[in-house]
Amino acid sequence: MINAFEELKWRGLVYDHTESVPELLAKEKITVYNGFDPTADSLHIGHLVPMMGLARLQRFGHTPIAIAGGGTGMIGDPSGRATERQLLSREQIEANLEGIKKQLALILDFEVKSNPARILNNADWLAPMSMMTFLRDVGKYFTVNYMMAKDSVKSRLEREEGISFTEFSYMLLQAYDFLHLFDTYGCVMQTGGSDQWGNITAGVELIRRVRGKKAHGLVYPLITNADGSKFGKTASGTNVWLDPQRTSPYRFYQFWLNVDDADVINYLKYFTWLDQHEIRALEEALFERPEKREAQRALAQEVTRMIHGETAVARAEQASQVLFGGDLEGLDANDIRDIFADVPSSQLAKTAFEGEGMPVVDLLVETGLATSKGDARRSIQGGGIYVNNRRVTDVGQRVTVAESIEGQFVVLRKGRKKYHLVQLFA
Ligand code: 383
Repeated sequence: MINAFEELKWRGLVYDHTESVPELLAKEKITVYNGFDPTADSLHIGHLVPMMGLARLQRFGHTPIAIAGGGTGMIGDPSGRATERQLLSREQIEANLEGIKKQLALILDFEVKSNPARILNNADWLAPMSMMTFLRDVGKYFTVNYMMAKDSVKSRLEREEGISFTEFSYMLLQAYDFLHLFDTYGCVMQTGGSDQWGNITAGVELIRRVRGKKAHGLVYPLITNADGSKFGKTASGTNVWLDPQRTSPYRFYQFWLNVDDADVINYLKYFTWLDQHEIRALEEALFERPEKREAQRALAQEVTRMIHGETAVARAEQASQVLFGGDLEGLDANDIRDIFADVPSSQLAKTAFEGEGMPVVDLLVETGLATSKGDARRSIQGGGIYVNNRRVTDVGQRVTVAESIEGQFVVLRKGRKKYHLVQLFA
């Protein structure tokens, strides 16, 4: 069996590491950590690689720690950012912490006896530390010269706006976290995206200077799309969040389903638990019958299942069929809003659908799907009109509130693909 390092390597997840990480992961069972700052109330899919990285190491017998950065979140990491961050309020950080802690727990195993995961909040040790202690016990081990040479600082010194003393100090807090976990939990390795290399090596340096011991770091590549566009954004430019309130499971599923052929195999390696054999088979499927999108479908199923569960996958798949004429049974108003977000729509008074209901013929004219009542009748007689994806068989047919989706929507379709969403307003 291959070891954790070879596994990460095969997946293309090793961007850089300190000297003896391959031997360390091959020979020992270690404790490893990755930090996540509460900059929003949800993590997004960019956080999946490091989250899953911890879980992958756990499956190889290593012990993972996820830090939710209640302390570092008060300061703001300058890494990978061109400009100063806005400070978050304490209340905001508290609220964000709640959101991200739940998500960090999604894929780690807390029950396993041998190497259970931990989630820690670094405010627990950073907040009570006095400034005197910090400057004497941490600051003294770093020269400003060393700190200024880090990419995160250097790039900001080159800019007019500069960098605040607050953000400049961030790396020392992260370095101290590593020392604290080294002392308290025997944690000897820190992971992160490649943007974290400077902060991670600062911790390695601190542990070497104050304890005379060797600690290690490993960083993942930052994910990029093959066409150079930014990874993790939907076509409309919004982040793909793990919180189903922010990104519905349907949109989440759709994001993965729409991944480019040039990216899908890499993404299967980065974002799923599928093994070499399974991914090889999907690669062949992609090569032989790309139009079937089997690799994309497997990716969408796997990642959606991991984050939102099996039921969400089934619903997302059903929803994905709707624009191809699939059944609407069981879908709610939120699903409908999502599915038809990019489809023409009109708003009609709910009262028109009460009692006897609204004649389909009138509905077709109102929405512009027919040019006249005569045109509408002919379309119905030709069998080309559907209400909620069910064929209209009678020119006198009406639509009532009871047939609408939660009293809010009626879906009209003309022919195979022409959809129109009717929103009922009170
Ligand atoms: C805080 C305290 C630590 C160690 C790390 C941290 C957080 C770290 C950071 N990470 C990013 C974040 O929180 O800012 N200083 O948004 C991102 N990470 C991970 C990964 C990534 C990084 O959470 O590259 C993407 O997700 O490292 O940008 O003691």
